Amino acid sequence: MSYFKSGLSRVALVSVLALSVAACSEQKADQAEAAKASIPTVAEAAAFIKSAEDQLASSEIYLGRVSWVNNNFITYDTNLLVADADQKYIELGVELAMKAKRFQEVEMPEDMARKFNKLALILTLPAPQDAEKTGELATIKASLGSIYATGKVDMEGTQKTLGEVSTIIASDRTPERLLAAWDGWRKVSVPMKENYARMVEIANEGARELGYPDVGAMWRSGYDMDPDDFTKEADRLWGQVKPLYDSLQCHVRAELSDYYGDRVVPDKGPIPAHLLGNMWAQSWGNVYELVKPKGGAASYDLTKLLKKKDYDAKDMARAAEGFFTSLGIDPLPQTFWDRSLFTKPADREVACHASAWDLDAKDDVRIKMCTEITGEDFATMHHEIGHNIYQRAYQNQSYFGATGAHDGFHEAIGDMIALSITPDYLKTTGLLEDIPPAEADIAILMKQALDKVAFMPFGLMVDQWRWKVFSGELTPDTYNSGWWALREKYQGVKAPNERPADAFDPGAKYHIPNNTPYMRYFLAHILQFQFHQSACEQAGWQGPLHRCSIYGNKEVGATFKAMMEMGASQPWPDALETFTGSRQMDGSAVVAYFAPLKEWLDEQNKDRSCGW
Ligand code: X8Z
Ligand code: ZN
Repeated sequence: MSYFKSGLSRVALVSVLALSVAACSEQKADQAEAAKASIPTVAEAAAFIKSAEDQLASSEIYLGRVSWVNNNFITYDTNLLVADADQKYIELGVELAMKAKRFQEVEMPEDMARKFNKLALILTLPAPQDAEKTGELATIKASLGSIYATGKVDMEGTQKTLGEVSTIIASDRTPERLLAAWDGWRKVSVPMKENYARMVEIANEGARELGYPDVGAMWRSGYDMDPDDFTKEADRLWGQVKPLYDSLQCHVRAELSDYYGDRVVPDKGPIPAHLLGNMWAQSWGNVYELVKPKGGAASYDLTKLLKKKDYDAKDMARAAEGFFTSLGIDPLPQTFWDRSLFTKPADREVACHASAWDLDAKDDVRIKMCTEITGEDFATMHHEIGHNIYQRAYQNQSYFGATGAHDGFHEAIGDMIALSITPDYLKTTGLLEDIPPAEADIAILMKQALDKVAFMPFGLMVDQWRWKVFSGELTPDTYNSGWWALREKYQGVKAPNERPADAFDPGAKYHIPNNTPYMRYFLAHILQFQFHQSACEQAGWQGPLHRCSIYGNKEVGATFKAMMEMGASQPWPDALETFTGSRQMDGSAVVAYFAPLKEWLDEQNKDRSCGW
C-alpha cells in the first residue's frame, strides 16, 4: 500500500494511461489541467516532509523519555504520564499521515517518496482522528503493558514474578510443578482480553482512515514490497527450514517421551508446551540435557563457564561491546554505562523484558534488562547491544532513514554476532580452557538448534495469529482456540491442559500486550545465519559454519558497518546486498549451518514415526 510515487515511476504510469485514453475529449483535458493546478508543488511537499520529520523527532524523544521512566518505575502515575504522551504522539502521527495525502499526486524524487511512504507507517497502532478514541487507545496500551510487567503468579504460598516462574520452567523436571508455573502465568492475561479486543477495534478504525484494510495489512506494508508478496515471502522462507524443524521436533518428542513416559508425552502428536524449558515453548535450549546425543564428546556449558569466572551483568555487557569494537566499531558512550538498567531492582516494579533504547536519536543509547548469569542471557546481551550499535551506526541518516533496513535486520545484528561465540572465541576471552574436539560438533549444533531452529515456527505463528485478529477472521470468542490451532499447526506444540473459556493465552507473551510486531524475529532468525555465512565467507573461513568466529576481523567489520550505516535510507535489498552480495532473504544458510545435525537427527528418527 504505497501511494507516493517517485517521478520516475509516475512518468511510467502516466504514459501507460496516455495510451489507453488516446481519444480523450477536450473537456477531459481541461479537467486534467484544473486537477493539475491544485496539485501542490514539489517544494511544498519537501517543506511538509521536513517539518513532519522535525515534529515527529521531538515528540518521539519526549515519549521515549516518559516511557523509559515508566518502564523503570511502573506506578499509577507513570502509567498516566505515558498514556498522555502516547496520546499526543498518536495524534501527531495520524494528523501528519492524513495531511500527507494531499501530496499523493506530486511527482517527487525517489528519496522523498520513500519518506512519504514511511510516514503513513510511523505508528504501530494508529487511531482514528478522534481525541476520545485516541485517549482510550493510549490508556488501554499503558494498562496492558503494566498488567504484563507487574503480573504475579500465586504458587506454593508465594507471589512469584515471571522471572521466578520462568526459572522453574527452565530447570524443574516435575510435570506437576511445571504445569503449575505454566498455567499460573496464564492467569495474568485473563483480564486483558476485553481491552485487547477494544484496542484492535480502535486501531483498525485508524488503519482504515489511513487507507489500509486493517492493522495487519499495514504491518505487512513495511517491507519495500507488495504486502501480499510479503506473506508469500514469509511462507517461502519457512518452507526452506521446515524439514529441519520437523526432524528436530520428532527427536525432541521421542526423547521427552522416554524421559517423562508415554502418559506425559505421547510419542505421537504435538508436544505439551510446559515441558520444553521455556514459558512459551519458543526456544528449547533448557532441555538440552534431556535430548542431547548420548555418548560422544561433551560440549561446554556457557552458564557454568560464566559463573565460574564470576561474571556479573556488566561483565557480560562489556564482553558484547568488546566483540563489536574488535570489528572496528566505536565503543558505547559512557552514558550507556551510567544510564542503563542491568539488573532487576528489588524495591520497585520494572518491565523486565529485555529492551534497547535510543533516547535522543544520537548517542544516548541504553539497555534495560533483568540480567541473569546464564548462557541464554549472554546471547540476549549481545542481541540488545546489537540494537544500540545499529542505532548509533545510522544516527546520521534523516529521521525516516534512521531505523533498521527492515525490522528483521534490527533483530538480527546482535544475534549474528552471538553466532560467533564459538569455543575458539571463548578460549580467547579466557572463559573456556579446552576446545571441544570435532566429535562434539553434534552436541554443539544440538544446543544451537534447540535455541534457534525451535524458535522459527513460533516466530512465524505469532503474527499469523495477529493478522487474523486484525482482519476479523478471529474474534474474541476464537482468540484462544485460534492461537492454539496455530501453535499446533506450526510448532507441533499443544496446551498441556484444557484451556478455560476466559483464557487469553496470547496475552501471556510480552509482544501481544505490548504490541510489538513479531514477524521481525522470524526474519531475523533467517537473516542472522545469512549474515553469519556471508561474514565467514568474507573472512575466508573454510571449516564448518558453527566453528566460525569473525572476532577481530576488521575487513568484515567494515562491510557490516557499511550496511548498518545505511539504516533504512535505501530499500532493504540494497542494504542486504552491501553486506552479503545478495538481494534476497535466504534460509539456505540455516540449512547449511545445521546440515550435520540434520543428518544425525534423521538417523535417530529412522524408526520413529514423525509429524503430528
Ligand atoms: O523480545 C525479544 C528481545 C527484545 S527485542 C529480547 N526477543 C524475542 C522474544 O523474547 O520473544 C528476542 C528473541 C525473540
Ligand atoms: Zn530485539
